[in-house]
Amino acid sequence: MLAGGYLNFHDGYLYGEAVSRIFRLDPVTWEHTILSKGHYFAQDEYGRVFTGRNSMDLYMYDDIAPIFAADASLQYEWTEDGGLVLEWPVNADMKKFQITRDGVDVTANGELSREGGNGTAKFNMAADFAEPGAYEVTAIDYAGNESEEALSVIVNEQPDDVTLEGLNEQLKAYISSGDVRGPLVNQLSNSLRQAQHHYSAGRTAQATKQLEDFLKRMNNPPMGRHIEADAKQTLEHAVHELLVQWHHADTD
Ligand SMILES: [Ca+2]
Repeated sequence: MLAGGYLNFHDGYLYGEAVSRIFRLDPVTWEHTILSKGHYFAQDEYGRVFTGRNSMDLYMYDDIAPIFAADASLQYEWTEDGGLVLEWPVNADMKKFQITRDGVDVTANGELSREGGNGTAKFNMAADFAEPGAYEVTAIDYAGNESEEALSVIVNEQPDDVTLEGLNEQLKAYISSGDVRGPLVNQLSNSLRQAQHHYSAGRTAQATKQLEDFLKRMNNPPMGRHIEADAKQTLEHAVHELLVQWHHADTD
């Protein structure tokens, strides 16, 4: 039945060519799908099938949705002129991206740039369009398949609005909603209290040390189950912004 083609396993399926048809076979159920016409074929790491027809034409068959890497995350940064930049890792299966804020498509409100097939993409929104909110990025591949999982991030107010008091309010809100809990409640509250104590007395170096402890405690692996990922990301971001502000103030 196989006529000089190739066979390849991808994601538990066997792909191959038989009588000028590219097929996919589930080796457990023997369920068998014809994907495309074609002679020889090749398959890449995303499961995409490339096949030749006649001697000149190359076709791609792809019904596998793009997938973000397990450790992929959506990062953001406010620019000095009030713009907002989102950044996330991409792979070669991804062609386009849809960006939403609070569920509304804002893809047309910014400019997308990309470094490499397997690299990072950036979405740059000018100040007129840049707003805080819950952002989500969905990937679409060359065949139009859309990623099932989106990357998401809560974008907070611009960094000028980040203060120790604001950070403290944020932490309190997370504690009362249960997003921060267990031993982290006291650990993080203490770090902040001491940071405030030092900062109000003009001891920025000691206050900085307390904020660094805050980050360390929050990232201490055994504490992972006492904090929600969103809360951690938001707090981390606020602390980093504060540290950057203090550093600039110090060196001005
Ligand atoms: Ca794909």
